[in-house]
Order: sequence, then C-alpha cells, then structure tokens
Amino acid sequence: MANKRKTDEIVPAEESDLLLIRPLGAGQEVGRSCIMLEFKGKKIMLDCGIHPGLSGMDALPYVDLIEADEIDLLFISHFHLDHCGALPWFLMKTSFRGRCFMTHATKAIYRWMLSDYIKISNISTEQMLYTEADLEASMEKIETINFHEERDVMGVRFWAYNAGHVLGAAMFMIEIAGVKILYTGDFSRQEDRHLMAAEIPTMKPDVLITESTYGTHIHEKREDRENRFTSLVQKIVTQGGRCLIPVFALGRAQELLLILDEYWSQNPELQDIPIYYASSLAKKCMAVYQTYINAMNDKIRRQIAVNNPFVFRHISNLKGIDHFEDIGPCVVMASPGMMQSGLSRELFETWCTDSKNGVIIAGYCVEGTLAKTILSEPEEITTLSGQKLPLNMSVDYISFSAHTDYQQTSEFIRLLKPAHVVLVHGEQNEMSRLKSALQREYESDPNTNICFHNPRNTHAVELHFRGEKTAKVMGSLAATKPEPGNKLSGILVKRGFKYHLLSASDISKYTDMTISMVTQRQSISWTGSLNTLKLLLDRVGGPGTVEIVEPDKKIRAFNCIDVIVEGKIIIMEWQATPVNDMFADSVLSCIMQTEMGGTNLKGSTTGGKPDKTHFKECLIETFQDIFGEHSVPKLFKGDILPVTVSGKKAEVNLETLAVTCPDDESLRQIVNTAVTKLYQALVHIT
Ligand code: HJB
Ligand code: ZN
Repeated sequence: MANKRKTDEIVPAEESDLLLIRPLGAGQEVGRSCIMLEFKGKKIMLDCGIHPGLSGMDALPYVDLIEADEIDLLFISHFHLDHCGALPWFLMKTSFRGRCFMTHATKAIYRWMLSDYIKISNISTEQMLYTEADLEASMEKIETINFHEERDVMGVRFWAYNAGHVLGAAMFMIEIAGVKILYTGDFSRQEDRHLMAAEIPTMKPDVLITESTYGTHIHEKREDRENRFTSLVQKIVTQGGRCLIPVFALGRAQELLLILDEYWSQNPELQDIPIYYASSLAKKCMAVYQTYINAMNDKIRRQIAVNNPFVFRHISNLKGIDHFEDIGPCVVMASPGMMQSGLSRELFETWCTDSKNGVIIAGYCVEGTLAKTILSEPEEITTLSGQKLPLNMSVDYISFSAHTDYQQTSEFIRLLKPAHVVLVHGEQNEMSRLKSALQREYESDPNTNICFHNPRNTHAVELHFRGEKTAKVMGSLAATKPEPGNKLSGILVKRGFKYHLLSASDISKYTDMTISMVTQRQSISWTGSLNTLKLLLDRVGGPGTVEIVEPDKKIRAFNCIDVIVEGKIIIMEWQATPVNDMFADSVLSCIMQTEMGGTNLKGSTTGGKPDKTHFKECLIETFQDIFGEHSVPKLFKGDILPVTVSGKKAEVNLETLAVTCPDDESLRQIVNTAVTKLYQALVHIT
C-alpha cells in the first residue's frame, strides 16, 4: 500500500497524491462493468457486472488483479446484468469485507433480475457462478442509499444522483480528501414515458468517469422512434405474422409495454391481436414499480393518481412457453434481450423460417450474442441444438435503451467542466471516435482544459491530486476571530480526511466524537407544498412549531431544522445532536406524508375503504415481492404486521397504517410508501 515518488522514497498510500482509475471490465468494451479507484489508501469498486456474451468465470471482470479483502467500498449503479451480474459471486465467494451500496429500487429489482438470469442461463451447474441461495444471502450484505443522501464511510464521502436509464439507476459522486469523482454508470438525459432525465449534479467533479456506449451517435427523436416502432409492429401483425420483441425482463421492457398498451388503446382494430409479456417477473415487477413511483418522472406520477398506466389493458402475462397457444398473429415480449437462451431464443427458433414473422431488437446488442449476429442479416442461423435454419423472418433494430448520445455527453461535460474525463463502457472503435470528437470540440474552447482518457481493461489512468488539507477551527478557538497574518495555535485532530483545530481545553469535549458541531444536510426529491408541510408540522408539534424564514422557500421547524425548497428538491439542514436528529426524523416523516398527497390517508380516499383482510393479504404479497419471501410471516394475528429486512424490523399498524422502524428511517420510508401506494391503489379499484 505504498507508492514510489520519483526520488525513490516510499510514500505511504494515504500521503500519496496518486489517483488510479483502472477498469477491470468495461475498459474499451461494453459488458462486465467494474472500475477500481485507488486514492489516499482507499480502494473503491464501481459496479460488478458480467459480460453478456460470455459465460461462467469467463464472464467475470478481471478480478484476479485485485485483493477483494482490500476493497473498502463497492457501488452498484443499476440493476442491469452487465453492472451487477457478478455481485452475488463477489459478495459470497470472495474475501470482500467492505460495504456495498445501491439505491432501494436497484436492490429490490436486482433480486428478481438475477433470479431470472439464474433460471434462464443455459449452462451447467458447475459453470454457474452462484445459486439462488447465494443470491438470497447476498441481499443481507447490500446497504441502500437514497438519491441525494450523503454518507461518510471512513472519510470517503458519497451521494447519488438520478441517472434516468432504468428505475433506480444512480450516478455516484465520491469525495476523497477533497477530490471529487463522478461515476455516471449508464445514464440518459432524455426523459421518457416513465423515467426522468439524468440530473446535472450541482457539485462539479474533478474527474468524470462516463459511459460511452453510443459513442458519437446522435439519437433519433423520441416521437420518430416510437412511430417507427408501432408502425412496424402493426405491419407485422396485420400481414398475419408473429412479432417477437426480445427484452430484458425488467427495465426498458416497461417503457415498451407503456407504448404498446397506449397504441392498442388508440387503435381498436388491433385489439383482437394479443400482446404477451412473457416474464415470470411480471407480477413482482408491478409491486416493485408501484412502490418506487417516487423515483420516476412527474408525468407518470400524475397519471398514476388518475389511472395506473402500469395496469395494462391490452397486455397479458405469460408464464412460459407451456402456457402459450401459438395459433395466429401476436406480439410477444420475452427475455432475454439478446436471445442467448430462454424463451426469446425458443420463440425465435420456432418463428425464424417464416417471412411473415418479424423480430424487433429493441436494446443494445453485445458482440457474441445471437441478437448481434442476426443484425448482420445472415442467411441462416444455428439453433441451440446445432441445427441450421434459414433466417426468413424480418429483423429490425429500433433501440430503446436509454443511454447518453454525443450531444448529451458533450453538454454534460460542458456543464460540469471536470479536469479529466475517463471513458468506459463503449466498444473500442466507438470509444476512440468519441474521444477524438470530444478532444476536437474542447481543444478549440478557451474556457476549458480537459484531458480525455480511454483506458483498456486492467490499464490504469494515473492522475495526480494533492488532495485537500484544510482544518476547521472548532470550540472556543472558533470565537477568537484571528486578524489576517496572526496564527492560530491549537491541537490538530484528524478524522477521516478532515482536520479540526481545537484548543487544549476543548479536547475532551470534542475528541470522544459524541459532541460535534456538524451540520447535517439531507435532500429529497419532492413535489409537495410548503404550506401543507407547515400545517402538518404545526399539527404534529403544536402551534408555533414552524417559523417562516423566507415565504415559499424556507421554514425553520422545532427551532432547529431548516427546511429549504429548491425546485423539486427539499433540503433539511440542522446541527447534529441526538435531540435535533429526532426532530429531523419527525420533519422527514411529515415531508414524506406531504409528498404522498395528503395529511390524512383515510380521510382523503376517493373510493370505498378496502376490505381489511384483502388489504392484509395484498400487503403480505407486496412485501414478499419487494423484500423476499421471509420478510413477513405468512400467518399472524392482530393488527401489527412485522416486516424484517436485513435483520432490521419495521411494523405496520393495519388499523392506523402507521409504520414504525426505530433502527432504520429509510426502511421505514420504503415500507410506508408501499403501504400507502397499496392502500391508494385498492381504494381506486374498489
Ligand atoms: C449496455 C448493455 C448491453 C446493457 C446489453 C444489455 C444492456 O444498458 B446496458 O446495461 O448497457 C441492458 C439492457 C438494455 O437493453 O439496455
Ligand atoms: Zn444499463
């Protein structure tokens, strides 16, 4: 753990100014994303995916180059296999002892995506990297983080931004010793039917590690692409053919379902032709997607309040090929997206010889997969059993995968102005074209001086940052207000990468770390009204609980919690003390209630009150879908339903709908959202 300076002296890793960024996967390739950061003695892994074109151990990133037990932190950007497919293996089969973070939605969907992957993988048990039991056990080792929530682990500060792309996808900002690194994962700056555009971080990073999947390509307009898609589907089915759309079970499939369901509603003549969504995850996905509406865009939130668009009117779920009667024209969306095996492969092999049929490839295709092969229009294909079949069905590519294009990437860089941009997650040629184009664009710009890098797998980009060394003056010394030029003297205390200057008399007060003047800040994406929040807080804490600091912008609650509204974000700020933290919990709970559109759920219903037994059964099923089968008891008496997640217990009072979870506020919020959404959904249905 030491670096060599030019003078040959050995520098401890914590003192060195060297930042290493080394892709173990996704370096000049798409697939098995896994990027290592090393700085000031800390080792951080970004994503832990598999290569969709490879199988078994070959699909893993180059993890033999690292010591798993030396890694402090692991961040997972989203639930696609090429970003998290190796995670159960890494968490359960290596010596990794660090901490692993992802957003709540990613964690819930990761569980089901990988379960589907285990089921449809066409490889022997010996070759499998992990089992269903490993996957289930890996859940215990994953911690969750809310968008904009700031965490500090051993001096490494980090927080997440919404990345668009798929539900729960995050970009991570990581700060070590004052140096900020932003990892985008996969992102899209284009809003679609259900997802918001990736956020522009308000904090500027020193280094941007960005995906480059679509290189210098510029995407076609969303409306044009959708029209092309729906017209093609219509053409295939009206000529009497079967239309196959291979997709990943969850993610972009939901966007395509929204498009098709709307198109069928607008075109009654198509309504006799069935659309099937062939996924064992369809039902689970509904529960998960309904719970995480908060991570989607305003459009879908508004729609859901009136008529839930995820309750499809023209689409039926299909459990597997045994439940499918292949008797005429139809549209089938089936996984996996690149047809390596599973139902999409089976249907393709059954239908490919008939020219009336058509397959629409709707996502990015990796080299070595059947989907990529058929895009080059071969005359015949080889089935999984080795038979040659003529390829007569039509093959079209209309990409709905939500990745940044050249315009979006370039604008993103212009707004963030990092000193270094490291390109990952792009095929070799695409990536080098992108690097050259960006270099050309930015070398003529006198306002920027950006270095672009495109490292190969296992090769490190080496950057030098001195790192920040500033000391915060605390305690009685803080009151001395030194004149310029006068030196302050005190005792320097180091915590993580931060230094504090204290007077000797304050040492006992501050060094046990129980008393500190740390300002806590929590931002939450929010669309409620500040007035409603004020009313609710006054109701909770009594009249006078809230002071208006700036009308419509800032209030102070309980004399200690500042609440500031900035666009669609609400920020809470307070000096951390046990008492203030408790008040902050109450404020947060009120914020969550106002976000959900009312202060009294039962009083605000539009339909009848749902039957309690039915509500209880649905709730149990919802929790099983989100947190796993053992999270709730199948049978229990009384009104208090216990929910256990990663060893932490929340309780739902079925009479009052109140949710308590003394050990984990974010778990309380998730459970609360699930309860509320289900209650609202049932009220709308009854
Ligand atoms: C690249 C990639 C390749 C992805 C193949 C499939 C998928 O979006 B990615 O994680 O990045 C996931 C599904 C898709 O179609 O986007
Ligand atoms: Zn992705």
